[in-house]
This record gives sequence, structure tokens and C-alpha cells, in this order.
Amino acid sequence: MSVTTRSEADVGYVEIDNPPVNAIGQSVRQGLLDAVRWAEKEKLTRVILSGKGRAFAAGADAREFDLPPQEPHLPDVMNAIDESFVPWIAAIDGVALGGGAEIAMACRMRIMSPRSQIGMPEVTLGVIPGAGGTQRLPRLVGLEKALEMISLGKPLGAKAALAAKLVHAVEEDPLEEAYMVNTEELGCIVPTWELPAPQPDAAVIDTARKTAARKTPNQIAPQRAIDVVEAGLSVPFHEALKAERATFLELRKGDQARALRHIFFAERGAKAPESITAEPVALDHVAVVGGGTMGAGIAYALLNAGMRVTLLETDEDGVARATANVEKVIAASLKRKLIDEAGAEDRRERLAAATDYAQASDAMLAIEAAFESMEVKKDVFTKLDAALPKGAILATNTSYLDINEIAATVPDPSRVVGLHFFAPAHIMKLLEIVRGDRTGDVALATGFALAKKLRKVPVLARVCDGFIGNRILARYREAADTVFMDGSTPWEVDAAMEEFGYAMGPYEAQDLSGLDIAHANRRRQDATRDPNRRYIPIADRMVELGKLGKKTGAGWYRYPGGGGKVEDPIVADLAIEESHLAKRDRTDYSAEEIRERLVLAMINEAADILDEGIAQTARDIDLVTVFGYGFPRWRGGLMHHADTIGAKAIVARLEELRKEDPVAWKISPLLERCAASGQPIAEAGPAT
Ligand code: T1G
Repeated sequence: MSVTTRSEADVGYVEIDNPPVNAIGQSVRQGLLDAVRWAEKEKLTRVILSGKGRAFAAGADAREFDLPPQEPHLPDVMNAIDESFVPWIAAIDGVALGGGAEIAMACRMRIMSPRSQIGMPEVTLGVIPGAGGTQRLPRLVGLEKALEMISLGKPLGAKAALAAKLVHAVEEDPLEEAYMVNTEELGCIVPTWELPAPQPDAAVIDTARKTAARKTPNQIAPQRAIDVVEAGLSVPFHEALKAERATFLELRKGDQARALRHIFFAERGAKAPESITAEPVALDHVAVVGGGTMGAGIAYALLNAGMRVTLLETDEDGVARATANVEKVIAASLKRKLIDEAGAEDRRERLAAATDYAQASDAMLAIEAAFESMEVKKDVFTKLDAALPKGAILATNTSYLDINEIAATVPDPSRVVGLHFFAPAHIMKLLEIVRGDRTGDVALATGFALAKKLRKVPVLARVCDGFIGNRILARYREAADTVFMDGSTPWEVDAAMEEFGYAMGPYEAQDLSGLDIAHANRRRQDATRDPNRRYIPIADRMVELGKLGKKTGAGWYRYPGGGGKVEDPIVADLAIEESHLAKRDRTDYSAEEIRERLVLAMINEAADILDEGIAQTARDIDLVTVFGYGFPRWRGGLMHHADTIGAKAIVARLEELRKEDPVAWKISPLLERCAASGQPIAEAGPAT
């Protein structure tokens, strides 16, 4: 059952019932069309349309986008509602998004509850509204507002929707209010499609284009949506619908729409493996050890999710610093109006900071975010083991250190798991859940349950140097430093990767995080580094020169007065000097060559990560790269992007690069298997 109908006297009630979010699939479209005919046959005076459960309608069923369009097509259903002699009222309680908003706009009247949202997020899936939204919305809210909503994809809350005249009223009980609407008043409302289109306005359209280009660079759908809205201003309504439909059908089969759909569903599929059936421990009170930037961010994320937090530090100064760090994050949230004073106070009341671990004696989860030193971590785990209940889960936020070695510190290593957050921990969505050799199912189940409560994207990783994300990042940076050493400059590399779709290139990004972090990791790896692997010394030279990044006023770039980045010829000269010392000729790489080398280096490393079983699926690597490392979402993540190149082409190119450096460009066996068999990388797994 997808659409139910009933009537009370001459009022019809139509309810969309397609859990969990009333996605509009074929059966819903058919049910709505049948409901239009039913209402006309019964000569009802109005139809009140609602959605069962937590959504009015979440939009077209995106799972159908890879299938041939099936009748009845959504635009035809909209037109049937809009042109019917029986007026429909949309009673919106929940989200009305995409096709859901389009159904509401085809109704004569819209009444929404205060907690509802209405919007056109189609561009976030790489398409444009395909069921009349590009033509009805401008008629209801005007050109400027319609262009903003459609090209940026942000929904409106109830107050904003009322102010924009997208809805007629905001009421606690939209169904009741829809029943009470005066029949004459309803009869006077002009059907949406008959409303006059707004006047064309070149300045407004130009501004919308520029805003969309700035906010969603490289993305096709926002610009095409503006084209379709603009074209519709000067042609009859039904003619404009044809252009809209053609554009929607064209885009939905394009690379960007496929990539965005892939990530949309991959994010929602990021859940605990079915093999993990254990119950998680209680998460009402969590201990966080270490109140530095990461610890404070983690503590704030926990507070945001309604938990009680005990921040543990080594001494009173540490306690004061930790409390101040959390207060800084609260103040920033207040400033950005993400919380109000009451919310800030509620968070402060649920936060305690102490040096005595006994203060967390009833916490069933502890997250260690102390200094990245094995000695420090072992000491912390010993104290946690003594202070917390025996079944408590002990997690470490370490980025690089060996979780198996940390786990060996406590009598029951099954309680130890890695929970790798990404700075800022209360904002970045990725959470790597790192499974040590002896991590038990309760610990893993707890990691996934915590991710759900924090609305994070969880990805399971096995133990290796850098787990999934940082291991790929290390290879990305090594490839960048090699290109820099052999002929480019940091700014050329950054520009090339920004053109690829990164918000920031690897050098500017490292200036923000600090060059000392990677430097410490390289020193840690000195003892085990492959002596045959070419070592690029430039970053070490930078640290020796005290150029640690923005925090020291200079790193790969200079930041005069703490302001924006400025290219630094001294840094460019460093590479020339080092190349000279290494007796290497320099090459003038094009932006395309830089992009190819850095992306292939990441794909090759990621393929090994998958081949070794460090990551379970290619999809998980896509989630890590998009939600933790800024890989462009509209490319679908690193491995989805790899499949658009194809394993055969990747291996052929790596064969060429291997001639330059057989160690750095050793081809992953997984790529060779995919190239030989034709299997998509998305479906590849560890060698059996
Ligand atoms: N199609 C198919 N499945 C969907 C879906 C959709 N549009 N939206 C959600 N789901 C599934 C989701 O995969 C998950 O499945 C479950 O519902 C719960 O989702 C013609 C062309 C509505 C705000 O872009 O933003 O209309 O994991 O975990 O956090 O012009 O889902 O349970 O198996 O996200 O409460 C436009 C997309 C489509 C809205 C709810 N609409 N959805 O969030 O739950 S294109 C959108 C969302 C379109 C027309 C065009 C969110 C939500 P499972 P969830 P949530």
C-alpha cells in the first residue's frame, strides 16, 4: 500500500504511506493519480493530502533513477492535481523535499507544521527538479527566491516558507486546519500553473549563477537548473515542463548524478556489519581523556548528542585548559546561533572535568585523546582499566599508533577499540572504527552505536599505519612532494588539485594542520622505512627551518600578518636546491599530469588497503575520502572515481609510471586483478 484514500462527507483524505520517508516511487505516483480520478468521480469539494509517519514525502525514489522511467510520470501526476476541479490542500508535517515539495506546489494550498521543512535538494543528487518545480516555484515565491532554493538545494523551515509565501499557513495541526479552510477562500486560489511567471531579470539570474559557481564549483546541475528556470520565464507553462523533463532525464544518467547518488546511499548504508550482533554498552556517561583540541571537540560532540561527559586531565592546569577549550567551542556555537543560551547552559551542566579517574567510575565508555605517545597512552589505559567498570569499553583516538600494542596494556584487550575522529571532531562526519586483533564485538557494536548517536559516518578499519584515511593521505602527500621535488611548486600542485575539486590543495591543507605532525610520523617510521623507497627530504628541511605552517606564520606559504597565503620563492628554491643535490633533472609538469599522479597514487594505495582487508569495501574507502579528507563528493569518492577511469586504463598508466620508480609505483594486485577480469573496483575485495 502506498497511497490510501478516505472521505468524510464531501472532504477527501489522501495519505502517502511508503515508509520510511514516503519516497515517491511508481506505486505512489499511481496511487496519487488514482486519487485524483477518485476525488473527481466522488465530486468532493476538497482533498487533504498528507504523509504518514515522519515525512510528508522525501522526494522521488532515487533508487529508481537507474531504471527506465515508468508511468505514470511524476510531472503528469502533478499536472493532474494542479488542473483538477477538486482543489487539493497539502497538510505538511515532516519533510516535503524534491518531488514531495513539487506535489505540495501542485496543490491549491499548503499548510505546514512548525517542525516541517520544504525544499528542492535535487542538485545535491546531481539533478534538477523534474516534476514542475522549476516552473511552479518561481510562480509562488518569485524568481530570486526560487533560483536560490533550486540552485543551492537548501530547504526552508516553516517560518521562512511562510515569509516566502511558499505556504499559506503554519499550524500545529495542518490536517485539522486544512479541514477548517473556508470553501470560498479555497475556491478563489488560482491553480499554481495558471499563475503568471515572474518577469525575467538578468541581474538576478547572473547573481544566482555566480553564487552557485562559488558554492558548488565544477557541479553541472545547479547551472542547468538556472538555465531551465530562466528559459521557462518566457514560454508557456506546459512547454517549459518539456525542457525541464529533458534536462532532468539527461542529468540523472550523468557521471555527477551517479556519483552523488552513490555517496548518498553509501552514507546511509554505513552501519555495523551484520555479523556484529552484540549489544553496545550504555552511552549516557562517557569519559574523555585529554582536553586538547581533539579531546574538547570529542567532548562537545558527545554533549551535543545529549550525553554526560567527564573530561580527565593530568593536573589542575590541564583541567582548566580543557574546560576552557570546551567553552571556546560552546561560545563559537552560540555565536553561529547553532545553540541558544539555554542549550549552552545545558551542555555546561553535563560536563565535568577532573584529574581523578574515579570521577568517571560509572562511565561504560572512555575515549582517550591524549598526546600521541605510546608511553602516555599505555599509562592512560592502565588507569582507565583500574577506574572504570570491568565491562567498560576503552577507546583510543590515536591517528597512527598501534592499537594492538595499546590493547596489550589491559587484562581484557577485547574492550579496546580505535575511535578515530577527525578535527574538528564535533563537525567532521567521519569516524574510523579501528578493529584491533583482539577487539571484541561489544566494543565494535559500541563504536557503531556511538557513531549513530553522534550522526557520524562510521567506517570499520583494521590496524595498519594510518588505518584507511591517513595511509591514503600519506601517499597523496608523498606523490605531491615528489612532483614538487621534480619540477613543480606547492602552489602549482594546490591549484591542480583545486581544479580537480578539492576545496584546498595538499600544501595549503598541511599549513593549516601543521607540518610537524607529518614530520613526527616520518621520524616514527624511520626505523621501518623501505631503504629502497625514494625519500623526499623537502618537508624535513621545512621543519628544520621552523616553517611549520600557518601557526608559525610560514609553512609552504607565507602568511604575512596571519592573513591569507602568499607564495614563498624560498620554498620553491628549496626544491631546486634539493634536486640539484640529488642530481635530478626537473620536469615541467602540467596541471593534468600533477592531478593524474596524485590521484593514481591514492587509488593504488587504496587498492592495497582493500586487498589487505584493512578496509572491507571500496564503498567504505569512498566514505573515508569524502567525509574525512575533502575528496569531491560529486566524484563519488576515490574508488567510485577510479571506476570512471577503469582499472585497465589505471594499470596501463601505472605501468608507465613504474618505469620512473618501480618501488613507489608498484601496482596493487587488486588493480591488476580488476584490469584482467573486468571486475569493477567497486565490487573488488581482498584476494581470496
Ligand atoms: N529515495 C530513496 N530512498 C530514500 C530517499 C529518496 N529520495 N530519501 C531517503 N531514502 C531512504 C534512505 O536511503 C534510508 O534508507 C531511509 O530512506 C531513511 O533515510 C522529481 C527528481 C528525507 C531528510 O534529495 O534528505 O525528488 O538506509 O537515513 O536521516 O524533482 O533521507 O533505511 O534503507 O536519510 O531521517 C529529492 C533525500 C530526490 C531527499 C530523511 N529528495 N533524503 O533523513 O533518514 S530527487 C532528496 C533525505 C527528486 C524530483 C526529484 C533524507 C531525509 P535505509 P535517512 P533521515
